[in-house]
Amino acid sequence: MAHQWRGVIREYLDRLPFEASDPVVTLGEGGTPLIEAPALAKLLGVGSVHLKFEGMNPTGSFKDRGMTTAVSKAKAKGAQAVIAASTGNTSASAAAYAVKAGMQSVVLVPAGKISWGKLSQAVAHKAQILQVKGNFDDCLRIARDLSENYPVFLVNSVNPDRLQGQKTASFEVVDVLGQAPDLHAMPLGNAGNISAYHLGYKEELAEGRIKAMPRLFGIQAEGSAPFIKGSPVEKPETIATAIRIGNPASWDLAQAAKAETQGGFGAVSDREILWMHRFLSQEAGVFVEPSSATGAAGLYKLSQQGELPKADTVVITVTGHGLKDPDWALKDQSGRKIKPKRVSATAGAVADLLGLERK
Ligand code: AN7
Repeated sequence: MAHQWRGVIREYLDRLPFEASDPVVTLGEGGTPLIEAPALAKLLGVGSVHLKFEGMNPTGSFKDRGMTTAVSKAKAKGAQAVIAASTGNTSASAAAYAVKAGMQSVVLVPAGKISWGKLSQAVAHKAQILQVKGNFDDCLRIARDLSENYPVFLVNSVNPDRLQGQKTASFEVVDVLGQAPDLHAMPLGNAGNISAYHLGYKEELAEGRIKAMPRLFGIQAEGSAPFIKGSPVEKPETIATAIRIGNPASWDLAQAAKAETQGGFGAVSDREILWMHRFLSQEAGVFVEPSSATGAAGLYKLSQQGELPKADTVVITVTGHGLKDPDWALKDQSGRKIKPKRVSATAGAVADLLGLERK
């Protein structure tokens, strides 16, 4: 009999630091589609492109993979409350998994700088939300301090349990492709995700499931690009609020991911991000939040500069769903609001507006 996907801990139990008898807090995360995007392959001039659509996770972003492991471990340790600093998606995920675990959640977000879709999720899942008058880096500093000195359990990706869950995305890519891609790109913010993919692929290599590592590429927004600058950015700015992070926590792990895979870091402008955001919706049928278009935008930029490494198979992780931050889809390229036309409720009036000729 067919059974439904059981979430990443149960699906990959033998490859995670869990025993079958451990508590598992899951919302059925993982098992996300790997969608071939021929239009993007053509644009980039590579053999094939597959989009790992992480917006299809239960709270609409890749964060759920790491949240199931972090909250399950917190539960095993008897935690009653979890805390997370967040640009939005981590807070949505932490709040939902805390509800499932029967715990409280506290989320610290930069005031006025998270999308309302994500804020609505944290509210819906009854998180205690505090808007900090500062940026994400301030929120993370405070969350770390609180978790060290007060009875709250930190579920940001500085908690290694998070990366364990997130590495399962590499396993899924290999399970579907039957090999590693030549190149794998993604947006780069606090650097948990690229570190987790690196970990996952290294394990696949050690187990002999893949023959070589994919080159890992992490792409930042230009106004928020500490990995390009080589040091923290004090006042990060970008419309891609999910990756508006100036002082990434997993700095060393991301540097290792790049160095050990002959990968790379890149940065793209907000304009380039929004262009690719539209391209993915209109040419690939995949609606992502603007931040999530950053990986593809970075590869496009490299290809235009003639600097995209030769690759037969490319995977690009698109990290969060378009409904998280839908306002951007309702603006045209010059920022004007798009409003569908109104029409009288007759077939004739609709046909006229569509310019249809009667058969
Ligand atoms: C859609 O939610 O940091 O490099 O607090 O939401 O692992 O940080 C989100 C990050 C990419 C960057 N795409 O991943 C948070 C948070 C989306 C994101 C990233 C984030 P990392």
